[in-house]
Amino acid sequence: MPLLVGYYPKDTLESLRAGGDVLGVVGFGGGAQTAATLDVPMAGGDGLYEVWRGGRTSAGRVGRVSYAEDGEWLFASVAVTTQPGVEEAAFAAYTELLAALAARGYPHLIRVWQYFSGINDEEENLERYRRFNRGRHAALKGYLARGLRRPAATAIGCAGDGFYLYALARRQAGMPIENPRQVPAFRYPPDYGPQPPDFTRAMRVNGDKAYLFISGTAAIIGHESHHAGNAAAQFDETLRNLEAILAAGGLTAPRVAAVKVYMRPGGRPPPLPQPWGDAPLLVLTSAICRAELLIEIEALVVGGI
Ligand code: 3EB
Repeated sequence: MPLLVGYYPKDTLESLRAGGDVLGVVGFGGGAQTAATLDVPMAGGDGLYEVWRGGRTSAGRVGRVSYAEDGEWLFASVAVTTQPGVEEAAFAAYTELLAALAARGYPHLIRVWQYFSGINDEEENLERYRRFNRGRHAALKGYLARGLRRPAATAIGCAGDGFYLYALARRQAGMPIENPRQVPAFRYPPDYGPQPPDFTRAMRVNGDKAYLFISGTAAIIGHESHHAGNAAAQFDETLRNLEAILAAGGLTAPRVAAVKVYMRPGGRPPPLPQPWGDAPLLVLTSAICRAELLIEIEALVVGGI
């Protein structure tokens, strides 16, 4: 069954939903009364909604997790408070997510997005991004112990004070893909916090086509940030990382299906070169998980097996 993603204005959502194949809708304005499955309070985005579509879907809830599934893909979302802290929030969100995936029979995480406020702020002497990593890992311990694979991921700042997570999962495992230019994030040395981040640089899924979910990607070589303070150089370095991940994915005739660019306030991305430039694009304004990073880019690429 095909998996489709696109960025659409609000007035098209009703007719999209009428098609019966919508897995999830994510809004980035954060306004009340929106038609989204999940609303992330974030600047930028031009009022567009991220819409995931699959086959004929059925939807429901498990605890606080909303889901829709089509027999092959499951889209899940959950928003929790970051009180008393972001570590507890990440633990709660991931624990409830995994419970929902188990209940519905889609145990394999493929792609996870997570957004929370104050990502570079200290919380009890540890940066909130680093606390998030501890909560995520605590919740994923059993999953990893069973040999299941870390998903591709994005972890980015947002406004408000919630912890917002959405994910795609499948009945079958995906293939983790790493970037030869970068140390796997789950092997980062302790310089970046007591718990390395549990994500993989990309996940490949062989379904009706091959799908390559590329994680949030920044100007990191090895495990170190490059070009601190220079947005243009970070942009170019990020593109080199994206190229390397795309090559590692091994898709035949790859077509970039969607791109999201995250930039700190005040930044505007230059036009994306090919093969990224033709894809639908969503530009969002947000903090990145290392204080010196100014830009992060994620993508979905579809190709032949
Ligand atoms: C990096 O490469 C940049 O913690 O889930 C990118 C994508 C980043 C996902 C995560 C973090 C995450 O380390 C930060």
